[in-house]
Amino acid sequence: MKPPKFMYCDPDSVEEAVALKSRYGHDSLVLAGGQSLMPMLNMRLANPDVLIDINRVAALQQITRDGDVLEVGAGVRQSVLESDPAVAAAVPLLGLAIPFIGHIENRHRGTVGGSIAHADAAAELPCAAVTLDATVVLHGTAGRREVAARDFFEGFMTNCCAPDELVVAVRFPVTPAASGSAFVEHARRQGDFALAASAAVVALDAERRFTSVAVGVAGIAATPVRATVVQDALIGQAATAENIAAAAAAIGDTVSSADDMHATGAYRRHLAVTVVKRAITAAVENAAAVERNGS
Ligand SMILES: Cc1cc2nc3c(=O)[nH]c(=O)nc-3n(C[C@@H](O)[C@H](O)[C@H](O)COP(=O)(O)OP(=O)(O)OC[C@H]3O[C@@H](n4cnc5c(N)ncnc54)[C@H](O)[C@@H]3O)c2cc1C
Repeated sequence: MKPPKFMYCDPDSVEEAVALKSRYGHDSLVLAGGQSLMPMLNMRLANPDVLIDINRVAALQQITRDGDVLEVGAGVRQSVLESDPAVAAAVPLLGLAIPFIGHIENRHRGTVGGSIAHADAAAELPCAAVTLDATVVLHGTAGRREVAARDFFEGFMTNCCAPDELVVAVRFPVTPAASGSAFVEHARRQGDFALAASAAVVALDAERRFTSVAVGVAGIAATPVRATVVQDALIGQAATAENIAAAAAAIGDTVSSADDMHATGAYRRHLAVTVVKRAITAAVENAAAVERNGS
């Protein structure tokens, strides 16, 4: 199928893009990598009067280190984050999560801002952003504002962007050096959206007790979920398989997905517990490897 008719604009600055967004509001949509939007247009699930193509806005394509924060422009391609050694060193979880997004062709076009704005509940980048306590930077006619990732996602494919705003960057806190990160996902086929996925970043003391635990889960509710119940159960506890399994079991109670064409709610509950357990276990192993390597 072909998309419905729309007016096409290709601004070359954030200000120009914001002016267009302010002028056309709900009647306009931003075109970033097009990996979700083009299918939606072709299937007539989206019908904007105006398409604002941000691919010529060079200011959105920067990755900058600002003290303890890695700021990634909305227009940065997912494949750039996947392969950049500076990103892997600063925020290892990103390099671990992004290879699960579709196929390499999708990641070469798909952008960081597009994935965040699209707000799919099973998507990897929103889950990583919530786990890492990232901040989403928005720009509208009133200027720039920052929103915590966990407040940005409001519901299924719904975010808190005002009609005159666009996502301009995501700010990821740099991960402390002595931490371990992991991303685990279960999908029917490689490249499919996750039935359930989990991100974990942990730190241990000399006795291998958890000193910090951040766990996020995707695919089990309308938005990515921060597994606070699991985190709270593990802090101060020894990083044993028994403790991790007991804590992970609690995530099953927070699954709100009902049966759908991809999985039953019961199967998702089972998967949620499994991916959380595996992600924390792998993050513990990575933390131990980091310690052994002395970095
Ligand atoms: C075969 C296939 C498999 C895929 N598998 C996965 C997967 O496993 N996991 C996953 O997460 N994704 C997956 N995707 C989607 C992923 O590839 C997209 O990159 C992502 O969902 C959207 O990013 P984009 O840059 O392509 O945005 P676009 O498709 O251009 O835009 C998506 C939405 O976000 C809005 N938007 C884009 N940029 C901004 C901005 N800066 N400010 C405000 N609004 C904006 C658009 O208006 C649109 O509503 C898959 C896609 C395909 C085709």
